[in-house]
Amino acid sequence: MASSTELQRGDGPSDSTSDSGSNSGRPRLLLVEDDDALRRSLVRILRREYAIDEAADGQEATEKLTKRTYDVVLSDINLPHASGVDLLRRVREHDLDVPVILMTGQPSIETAIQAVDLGAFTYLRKPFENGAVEQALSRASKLGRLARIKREALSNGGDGSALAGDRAGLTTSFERALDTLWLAFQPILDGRTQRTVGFEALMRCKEPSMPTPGAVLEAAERLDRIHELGRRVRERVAASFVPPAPDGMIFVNLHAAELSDPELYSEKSPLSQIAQNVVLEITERSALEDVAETRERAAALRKLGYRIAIDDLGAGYAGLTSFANLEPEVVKLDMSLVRGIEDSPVRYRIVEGITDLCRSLSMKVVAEGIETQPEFDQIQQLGCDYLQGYLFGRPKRARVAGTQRA
Ligand code: G
Ligand code: MN
Repeated sequence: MASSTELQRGDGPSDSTSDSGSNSGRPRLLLVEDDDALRRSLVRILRREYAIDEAADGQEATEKLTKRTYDVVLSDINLPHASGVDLLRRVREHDLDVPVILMTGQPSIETAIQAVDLGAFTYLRKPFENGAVEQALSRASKLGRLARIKREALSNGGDGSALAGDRAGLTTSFERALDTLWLAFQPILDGRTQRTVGFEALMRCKEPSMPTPGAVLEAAERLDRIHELGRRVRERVAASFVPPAPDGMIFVNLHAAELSDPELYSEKSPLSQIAQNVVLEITERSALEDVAETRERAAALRKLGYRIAIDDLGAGYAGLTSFANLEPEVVKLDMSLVRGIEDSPVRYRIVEGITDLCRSLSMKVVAEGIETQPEFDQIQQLGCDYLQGYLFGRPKRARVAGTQRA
């Protein structure tokens, strides 16, 4: 048999096995316990059911966790080098799904709370009652496999986001997203002169579990950290943008929840220093529920010098109510209205109608997502004020003249 299950040397835990418990046969268990006698006795009890890897301290456990996927982790709380709670935190950096069972001889409220916060599966008191470990492990490993299957199905099936089902994993991923956040800039052209008159700043990050800005926003929503994310983006925009001309524009996406962040309204905030150049985009997708409050907030932003744009107009979310409530200076047509407009009389009429309406209200129209020459030709005929899309330029990090300080 390939698996090592029991201590082979007297001086430490046995080394890894070669079969892959995750995919076939017995579930793979990482057992972390510094008490040699207890570890050995647990191995004896559990080796029939589990392919066991052992670690005698937090560091060794972390190394093993980075090398392979486990179905379940059983760990002591009081460990040399790193406590079981530290270990749990590290586990979540590598694996969002694996259930972790913590064991302790001296339970304390604090560690129990931390354990729950970090998504521990359960908490076992030593000495164990008969069958308690086996029972907890069996439930945990089954649920862990299920969570993994579910997540794999989810991430194969659609938007590419593999959001954590547990708070600890989500927090870790979100913080990595914040730490690795960067901005891409996509040019916006004047419809008549076809010169670049501004850029849209687009949030990007290097966190693999959050491959789209939508995934980062969803995590921020779930963790109630939208303000923090918004501040980070606005700070970065202010630090990197140099207008291509004195009246050059930088378009910045706002989440509806950012409208309740006091920092946004501060005259001292970094972005307020360049407010005259900034167009704040508020997506039509978001529900702006309180009309009176929305109007007041829009007025406060204008007083600071900002202009306001409705983003994704026509995507079919909030109807035209956000349009009426915000009275934006700029309207960005959703790219679904631009896509294939040359073959779609309905799209053409809709864009024509919105463009006419905006003109009569002195609002500027941006056509977003122009990818082809025929789309461009139709949009030109309709006389949209500004143009944006892959045809003119993709969002880029590289130093684009006018977007980033040297
Ligand atoms: O919701 P909002 O309009 O802010 O989203 C802009 C997104 O659209 C960006 O992520 C950007 O990369 C993408 N985008 C920009 N131009 C085009 C385009 O021409 N075609 C497509 N498919 N996407 C685009
Ligand atoms: Mn936008």
